[in-house]
Amino acid sequence: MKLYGFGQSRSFRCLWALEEAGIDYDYVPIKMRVEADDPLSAQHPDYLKLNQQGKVPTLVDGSLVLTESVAILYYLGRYAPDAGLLPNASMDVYARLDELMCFALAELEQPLWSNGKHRFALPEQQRIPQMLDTAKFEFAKALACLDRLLPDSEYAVAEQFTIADIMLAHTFNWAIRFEFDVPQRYRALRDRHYQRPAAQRALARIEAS
Ligand SMILES: N[C@@H](CCC(=O)N[C@@H](CS)C(=O)NCC(=O)O)C(=O)O
Repeated sequence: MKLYGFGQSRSFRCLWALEEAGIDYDYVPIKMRVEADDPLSAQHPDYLKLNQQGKVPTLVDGSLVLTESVAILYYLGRYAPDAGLLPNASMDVYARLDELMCFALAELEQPLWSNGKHRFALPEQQRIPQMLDTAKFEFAKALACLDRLLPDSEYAVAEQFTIADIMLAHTFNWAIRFEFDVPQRYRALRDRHYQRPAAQRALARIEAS
């Protein structure tokens, strides 16, 4: 299996899951905003053949190419069932897990990405400075809802570490790095899960690349 990624971006979720699952993989560090003729550029024609948007992550497993971080998390969870990243649980527990994955992606990540897009990712003429305050407002609103959705326990669902914990911890780490207001409860969640040996190995991997 081969994962193309960039630092602590969304590809880090997948790198972390690979480490948790104990799967053999190669990691290819992609470069953003460099000339397209750099062989590791996200805009290199060879990379664009895999990921048409020139984004990370991309996971390649034989003829399978996946370019959505959440789909990759589910794939890795199913690929290595013994690692427990997807619980062996009832439909109700799965519904909770899916709800948290969707909530993290649609409600928590969306304002963080708006912040990134309007600060540095969009072409300058497309950036709207007022979006930065709007994003913080939306994030705070989503957090108030998460307070009710997420049980006050060590793990998000099924009393075991799953892809939902990777998703939430990575998203809160993103919020902290972007200097959003993150309550102590969610800072503690990030700290707790980032101390896991697999997360530390994934961090070491990107630092070495
Ligand atoms: N929905 C995709 C989003 C992928 C995405 O936007 N990745 C960002 C990094 S976190 C990227 O590659 N951006 C490149 C750019 O904006 O030029 C996923 O979750 O994998």
